[in-house]
Amino acid sequence: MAGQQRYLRYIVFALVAIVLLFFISSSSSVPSAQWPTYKGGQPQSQDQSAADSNAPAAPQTPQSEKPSTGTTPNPGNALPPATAGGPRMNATFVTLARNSDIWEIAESIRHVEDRFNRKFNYDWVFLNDDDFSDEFKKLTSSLVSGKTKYGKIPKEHWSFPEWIDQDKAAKVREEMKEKKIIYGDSISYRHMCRYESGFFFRHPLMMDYEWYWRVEPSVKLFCDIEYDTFKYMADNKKKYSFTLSLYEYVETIPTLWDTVKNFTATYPQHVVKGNSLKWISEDDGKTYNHCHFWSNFEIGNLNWLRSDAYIDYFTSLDHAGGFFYERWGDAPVHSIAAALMLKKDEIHFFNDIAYYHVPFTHCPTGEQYRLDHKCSCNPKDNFDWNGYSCTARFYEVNEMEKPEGYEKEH
Ligand SMILES: Nc1nc2c(ncn2[C@@H]2O[C@H](COP(=O)(O)OP(=O)(O)O)[C@@H](O)[C@H]2O)c(=O)[nH]1
Ligand SMILES: [Mg+2]
Repeated sequence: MAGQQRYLRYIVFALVAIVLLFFISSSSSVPSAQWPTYKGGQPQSQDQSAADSNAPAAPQTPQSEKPSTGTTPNPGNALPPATAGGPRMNATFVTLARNSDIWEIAESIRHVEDRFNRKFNYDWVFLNDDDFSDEFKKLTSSLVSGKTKYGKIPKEHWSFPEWIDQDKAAKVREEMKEKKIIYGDSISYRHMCRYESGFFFRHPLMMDYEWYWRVEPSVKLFCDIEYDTFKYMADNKKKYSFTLSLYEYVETIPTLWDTVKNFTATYPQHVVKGNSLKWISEDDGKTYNHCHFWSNFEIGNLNWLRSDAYIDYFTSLDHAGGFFYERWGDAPVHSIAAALMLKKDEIHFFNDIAYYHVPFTHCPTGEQYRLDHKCSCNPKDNFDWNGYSCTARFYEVNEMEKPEGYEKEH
């Protein structure tokens, strides 16, 4: 009998222990962190504004429910997600570079990643007229948060076309050297300008994308960019954009405008109504005022560059020979195309992208903006309101109000 009672006591004790264990585990205060879930590499954030915000997220669990971990909890230090939520655009960065540009492009990538792409993880296409070295590929792929792709430019896109008289081109280079025109004696610079004008957007690696952001070696970004600039372009029906504009050296493009006029006479259908002719000409198209968007920075639409209008334009210019008989830059070539073949409101000035390429700086006008976006540029370096910039003219032609405080930062 005594043995039976002992058994019964054991059973009751075990039952109480099980009930107690169940109670403890179900009321456990171990918090379940509410991290955004990731699917296919994209964060599936519930709250995009929180994902985009730099403010620390609110604590997920009240202090009283925190487990004792033997250390002092700091409920205010929950971090926002490392990447922004929402869908991505079909977009890529694109850089034309030589292997010797490795350290200068590394610097640019860090700027772009730190200020923008670490939150968006867009791809990066590198193009070169030579094979990229393993060292170049290893370093750049370690710096870019998105996928990296490396392409070799086909020979026919980086050589003299058959209709170019090589002796005539060589003579021009000699003359330009004597006149000390920048890059005047360089063959490779001319191939580069022609490639950027007419071919980069047709490279097989670029054919996968609709949007591009061009990045050159040794550029800097000075403010945080907290939204998707590609999406901004798409949502607002923009096709081309800039941060800096200025006047081109006349000696490098003496016959460019006449060639453009031949093109518009042959293809009047490619010139759109409501364009920005006024920005590039002060006499209704008779002459060119040499204003251009500085193309070392561009965010643009690749389908526009691949359109019949742009291809007809580039082909006309290419056959005229000015890439080799003069030294036409891709900046005036792109800018004239954008000014004539896009509607005014398809061109966007990114006042909020603070940018540097030697020797000019675009530092956003307005102190509050600069503080809010952690800008590190000196507003005194801002080129926009300088007489050699064409940005004030862009504001006037587009009847846009200049940013608040611009008179003070003049
Ligand atoms: N692959 C390659 N890239 C070049 C060559 N020349 C210039 N580039 C690239 O073309 C872009 C413009 O050249 P850059 O020297 O920056 O000219 P600048 O900004 O007009 O002074 C940069 O991205 C360069 O890396 C070249 O011969 N080969
Ligand atoms: Mg450059």
